[in-house]
Amino acid sequence: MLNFEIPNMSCGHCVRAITEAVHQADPAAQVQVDLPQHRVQVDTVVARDAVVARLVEAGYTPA
Ligand SMILES: [Cu+2]
Repeated sequence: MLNFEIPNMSCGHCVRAITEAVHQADPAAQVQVDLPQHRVQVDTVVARDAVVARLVEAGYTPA
């Protein structure tokens, strides 16, 4: 389980973009988003760095 804090995640569009970015790293990943807390929990078999790389590409750099 990976946990990220993503400060610039602010709306439903961000949630969709982040979920898509995670799924580029692992299509089978389970993504749970807490929008008010700016937190994303990812249940995945891939390495944290691989997920971070996709998030950064999408414009959402974890804190
Ligand atoms: Cu947004």
